[in-house]
Amino acid sequence: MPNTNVTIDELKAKAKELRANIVETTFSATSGHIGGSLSAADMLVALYFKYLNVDPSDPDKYDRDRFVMSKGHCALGYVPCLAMRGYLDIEEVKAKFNKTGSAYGMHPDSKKIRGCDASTGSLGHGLPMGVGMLLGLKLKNMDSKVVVMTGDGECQEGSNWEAAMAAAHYKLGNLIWIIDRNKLEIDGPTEEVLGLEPLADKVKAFGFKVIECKGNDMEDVDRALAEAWANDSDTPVCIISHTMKGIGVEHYQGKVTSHYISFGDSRKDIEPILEYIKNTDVATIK
Ligand SMILES: Cc1ncc(C[n+]2csc(CCOP(=O)(O)OP(=O)(O)O)c2C)c(N)n1
Repeated sequence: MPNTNVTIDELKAKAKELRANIVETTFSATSGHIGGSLSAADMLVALYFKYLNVDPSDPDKYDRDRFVMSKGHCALGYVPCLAMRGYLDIEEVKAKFNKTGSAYGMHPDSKKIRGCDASTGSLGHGLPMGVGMLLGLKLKNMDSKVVVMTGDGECQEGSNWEAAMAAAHYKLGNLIWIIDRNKLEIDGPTEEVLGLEPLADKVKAFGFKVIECKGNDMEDVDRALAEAWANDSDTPVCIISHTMKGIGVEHYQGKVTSHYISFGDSRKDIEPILEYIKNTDVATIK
């Protein structure tokens, strides 16, 4: 059951904190996939602080909900979020992210990171893994949710569509597939590289119930997740979360160059960015 004690304002504050942690981690790591980490930040916070049935003191809790960060290059957003939720030490994550010998590589490793359910990074594998997890849970008569977040560029991988077909066929009503629809991938706009539209119709045609939301507007994120969590049918759910890549880093947001940023050597370089994050409601950014 979602934690109804947490307020939208608290979630918004957590999302600001996560954005600041993403920027600080990038600075310490010297570079990283910041664009897709920032676009997904509000959704990650709402999942981890309100919706997912998880317990940081017992990461392998048998009846927990599972989360698969299929767009594993965005470990830069996912791992600090796990730390903020209590699985890891945020200062250690900031200091060690992507450093030689560290548990926190540029892509998440479930064998090394507390609370991480799946190792990802090779795009197009998270949804198939999520479908497999849910088939296993079904065999055990468990009713845990499995939530998978993919990128939109990632949807160009055919394996997603095989998994989607299987999810509907096997009536996996506890599957929630979140597409972070920031409209940009590594090489440019998705619609120029390999068009996805009409994406909602395609996903519906594969047998999903589709919910769309403004993914950088916490109230709308909350509405979409509440609707997804209330699904008690056999129909899997897909949330198409319309977001902006790089949101929160003023000079990069909405630009393809936000995909991977390298900050300078001086902490002074990130101070204006942290100020901007502190003072800006991302839901108002056009
Ligand atoms: C199978 C595979 N091919 C290529 C890559 C390299 N790669 C990393 S990120 C990325 C772009 C992903 O775009 P999108 O899914 O839209 O992610 P986002 O914009 O949310 O960062 C690519 C091609 C990869 N990680 N895995």
